[in-house]
Amino acid sequence: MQPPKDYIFNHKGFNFQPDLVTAEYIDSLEDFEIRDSDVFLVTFPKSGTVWTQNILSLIYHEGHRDGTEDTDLMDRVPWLEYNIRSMDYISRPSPRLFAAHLPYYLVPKGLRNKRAKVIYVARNPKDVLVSYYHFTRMAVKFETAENFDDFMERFLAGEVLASSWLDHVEGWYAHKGDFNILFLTYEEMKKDLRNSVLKICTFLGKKLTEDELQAVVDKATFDKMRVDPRANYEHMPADILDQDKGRFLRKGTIGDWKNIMTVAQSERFDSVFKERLQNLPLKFCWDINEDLPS
Ligand code: PPS
Repeated sequence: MQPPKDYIFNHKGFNFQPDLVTAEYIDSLEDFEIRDSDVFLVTFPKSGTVWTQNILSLIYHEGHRDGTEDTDLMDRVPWLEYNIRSMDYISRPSPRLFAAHLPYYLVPKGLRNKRAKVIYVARNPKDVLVSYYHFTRMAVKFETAENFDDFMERFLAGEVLASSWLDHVEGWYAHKGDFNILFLTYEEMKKDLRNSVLKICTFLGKKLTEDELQAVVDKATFDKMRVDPRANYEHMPADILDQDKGRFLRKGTIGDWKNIMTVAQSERFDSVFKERLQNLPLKFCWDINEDLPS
């Protein structure tokens, strides 16, 4: 399905932001040289990307943990497909940390050969939708939806940046055998941040002392990140993110969808997502007071 407006362009079945990337660059990523020590964080937008970028930066950079270095997350864990700061990725020292919203089939082939490690973070799609809707209002280059209903229809049809949530999550999960990959959910991070950080450390083979671990957990809470300019996109130019129209770290919880979606909207959402969600082995928690699915 073609996206409706030119704020997105579709390349090989996936919607990108035109002012930040070209089709040629995306194609060139197939041969982007991967190192065994690289770490890739992959998400559908609004699923906990910046949160996990922060955690990765804290795990790998002592100067971030102890506050002696002041580096934006965009420079610590830059986007692979959106090289906003025009960094020279090739000459970055190892271990390189990257973030990406790419679908499984557009990532460098070195990743599919199980070189490097991939962390995939997924979030329940109703909270993703609501977070995304609010984000489009502050993201200057995005087309602002007339209303929530309008945005929900686009989201359900995959007519947003990064296309369809279902395609993204299903695709990565179905191909997990091709990658050296850890799946996490936003909800498990929210419910037990310490255990989630431990899971990430174990996967990455990083041994932190108890104090270091505690420092990572402390600095990765919503309240700390909300006031950390490195973590909340405060330094983003106003022609990209309009801080007067909202906050990047907005609510940071599970179940905020209930505050905006009507019963009819929720039912409409379910009617489109239900069957494929039921078949997805990844299970989600839909409310902060609910237990995590076992
Ligand atoms: S993006 O634009 O794709 O990079 O957005 P992303 O970072 O994936 O998602 C933004 C949402 O993640 C929430 N967030 C957090 N929640 C809980 N704890 C922490 N520490 C945290 N950091 C970021 C952020 O608030 C956005 O969710 P909403 O629901 O809009 O608050």
